[in-house]
Amino acid sequence: MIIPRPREVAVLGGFAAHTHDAVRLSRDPRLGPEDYRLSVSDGAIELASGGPAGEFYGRQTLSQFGEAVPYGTIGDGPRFGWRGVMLDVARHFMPKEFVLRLVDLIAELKLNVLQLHLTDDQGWRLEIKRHPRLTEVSGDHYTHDDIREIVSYAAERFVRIVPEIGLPGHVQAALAAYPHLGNDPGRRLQVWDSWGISEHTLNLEESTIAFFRDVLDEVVDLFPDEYVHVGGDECLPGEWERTPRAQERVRELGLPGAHAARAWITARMAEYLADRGRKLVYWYEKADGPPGATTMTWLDEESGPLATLEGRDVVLAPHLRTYFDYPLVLEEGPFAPDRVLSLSQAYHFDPPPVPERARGRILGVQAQLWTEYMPTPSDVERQAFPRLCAFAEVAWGSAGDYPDFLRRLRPHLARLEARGVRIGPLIP
Ligand code: TNX
Repeated sequence: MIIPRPREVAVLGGFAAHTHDAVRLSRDPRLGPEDYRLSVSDGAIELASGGPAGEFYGRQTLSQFGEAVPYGTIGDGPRFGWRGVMLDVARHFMPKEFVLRLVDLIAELKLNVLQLHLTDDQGWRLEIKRHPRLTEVSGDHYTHDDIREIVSYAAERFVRIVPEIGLPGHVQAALAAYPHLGNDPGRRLQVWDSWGISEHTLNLEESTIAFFRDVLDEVVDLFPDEYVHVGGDECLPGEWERTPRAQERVRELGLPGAHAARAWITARMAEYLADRGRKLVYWYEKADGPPGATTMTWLDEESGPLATLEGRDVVLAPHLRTYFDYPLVLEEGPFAPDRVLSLSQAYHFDPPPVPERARGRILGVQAQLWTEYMPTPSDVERQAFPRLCAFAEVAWGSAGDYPDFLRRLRPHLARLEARGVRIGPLIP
């Protein structure tokens, strides 16, 4: 019945009527902060929890039962502490109201991180007061007040908001606003209007580092989370190899080659964030991020355990299991993505074992909603559901057998649909 499946369930015959007030609450210090225990018997629903988050998750379980809760007991708690969803609001802007709605939908699934991909080649979506042209050239964006509202709404539902400011690639929108950040300041770029990997990167000047420090200053003030994501993915070194001034900087900085500039910039950001008491997280491609920085492994499933051996904390996000922008079935046509991610593949994402000495370094897992091909909130919901339900079972760590999941999923989707949530096709 419940998604994600609780860890232990013992059902007895009979049902108790559920009203919000009839629940007897208590705290149990032996439980973890996100754990809860439900005991339901004739006339009483008892909800014991290790902390406010556990109580919230117990309430989510109760509300999935609806008005009649079966007699019995449930002992429950998560496997992973980072149970994330990433929403790309840069390729297509998503209105604040939808972000709040998505917070509700993920919190019900006991997910607890929403990463907002705020900047990319195609748009810069966060107001930066010191550098207003960033959003002026990009159109729709969130103001500081919007962000404060999103952050506090999410906190009430035990969802952390992790901001992502992508660099040193995926920055064409920033270069369109401030050409002096690029390798060819004389050239006027536009905010990019197609998909793919733009060749343009940040230059290697101290003034550019200073500019992004200003940006991160405002980011850190707005987002209380411990982590700030700085992208780092799909950065082409071509401009640093071609431009005389970049070559000179590569020599001055003593970098082993232009390709190392990406790691240099990321390391400067990590230093800065550490001064502000924050941690940097970046997209993992190869072993070249700042030493010890937390990373998200988006390529193959093996890179997660590999990164832990470099001494990194890791959020697993392998694209063939967690990119819900991929279609459910292979599509045809000139622009159709060439990858699929079926419901069953999402469900069978089995986080790999890590070597003993790296235990504890897997922080958790994250599902991605890149929006190149999702112009509207309805599109995002249709791509997210039902696969996010499968992902929630992986993240909570209680995935059981797939036919059992499908049996619980059907009534669950019917309830979501009755509330107006747009659901994609259910293709097992
Ligand atoms: C790869 S994953 C990207 C994104 C795209 C996505 C499309 C990653 C770190 N970069 O820029 O939106 O593929 O599926």
